[in-house]
Amino acid sequence: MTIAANTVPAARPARRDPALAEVARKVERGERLTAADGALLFATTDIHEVCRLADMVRRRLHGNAVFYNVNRHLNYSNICALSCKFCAFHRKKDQDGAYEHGLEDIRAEARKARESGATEMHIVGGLHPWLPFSYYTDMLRAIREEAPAVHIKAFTAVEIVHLQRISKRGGEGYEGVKAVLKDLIEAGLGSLPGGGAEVFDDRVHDEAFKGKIRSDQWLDVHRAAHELGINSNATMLYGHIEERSERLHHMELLRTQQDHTLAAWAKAQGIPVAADGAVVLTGPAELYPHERLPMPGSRGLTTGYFQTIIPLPFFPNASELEYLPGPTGLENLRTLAVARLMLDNFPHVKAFWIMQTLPMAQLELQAGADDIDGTVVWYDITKAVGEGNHQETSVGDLVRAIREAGGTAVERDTLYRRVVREGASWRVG
Ligand code: V47
Repeated sequence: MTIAANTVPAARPARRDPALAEVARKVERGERLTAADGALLFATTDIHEVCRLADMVRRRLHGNAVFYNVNRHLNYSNICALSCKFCAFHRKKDQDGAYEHGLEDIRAEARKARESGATEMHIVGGLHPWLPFSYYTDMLRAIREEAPAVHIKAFTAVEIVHLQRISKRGGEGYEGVKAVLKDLIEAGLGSLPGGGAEVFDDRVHDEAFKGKIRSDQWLDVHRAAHELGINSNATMLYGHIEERSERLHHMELLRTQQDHTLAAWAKAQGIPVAADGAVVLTGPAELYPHERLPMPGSRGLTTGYFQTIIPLPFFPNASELEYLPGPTGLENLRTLAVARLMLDNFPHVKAFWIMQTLPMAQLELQAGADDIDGTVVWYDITKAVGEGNHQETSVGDLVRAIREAGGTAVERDTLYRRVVREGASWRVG
């Protein structure tokens, strides 16, 4: 049977959306985008142009390099005083599936991390109602003893505030947060992961994760960590009950805090700081006389900073918001690309393959992402359908995904220093 030509939809040539012309001009010149620009990037049907711009920015910052690491995630307990609606991980003490790992289990995990050549342990858990503060400092010390070279990235800002409450160190406010962080750093904490940020919006907070700290406290914990000289990341959980405008607001709050954090470093580097304080790192090369990206030990850098934004697509399975569909592939691609374009002072954008899936993360490497996270091994917070918590990928699979996307795979440590492997051992190059 032949199909009449007029019954087949004509393949339409891709057309640039003229509404994006001004945004494109700004990105090409290295000018900061406004929330209105972000709204255009979210509204356009020209997803290819959005990805092209984000990819251009990624190349300016990192050339062909795409980062991965050899890591292990550890969720020490899923027992949590909170019951966030989006979360399928939390359990009450006597509920089916509730668990907490003792220090011996954690020691064993640290030994496995060392033996498998991991450079990082990423550790988070629920807000456990009665584990004492000493459990957390003992955990860090035990890992330090078993695996001295492994970087410990642990505890979301929400956990830090919980630890401040249970430890009663340094009082209630900002100084208390700093006192707790100091104790944890002294016990072996190397940096903070980006979790627990969700979406910085009071309406969404009250509907979906009431009881959790609000945006100002989350940002304060990271500011305190930076003041104490350690780096951190930031996440954004999207595709549930939030609006796209709320995602843009989230990004703006992160960007403003990072402007303050990087101001002194930018001045020391001769990087232009705009009248409103904007430190844009994503413009063309000629704007950057010295180092374009902050790195540990950079001239003029006296604090830590946000390294990476990690957009996390909402997984509805088994959560109280299970009736929601979750974001589509295009929404994932677009949100990550918009994050790359709006967060012009964040060095890195991570496509966390566990939550994005490896095929989706690979596409995102052509839409602004320069990092795909690591080998992971065990992961309890979200689970791929039909699988348990063993969610491991090999370095070979990560490298193949990166190469196929046109990148040069670069193994990094937690602070984005290059890792050199010699036989079974590794060092920072
Ligand atoms: O804080 C919880 C999110 C986060 C769901 O810093 C959910 O390098 C989707 O923060 N659907 C933990 N997301 C993960 C995280 C992270 C991951 C990878 C790297 C880094 C980093 C940080 O997962 C939680 C919460 O925001 N989450 N439930 C869910 N149903």
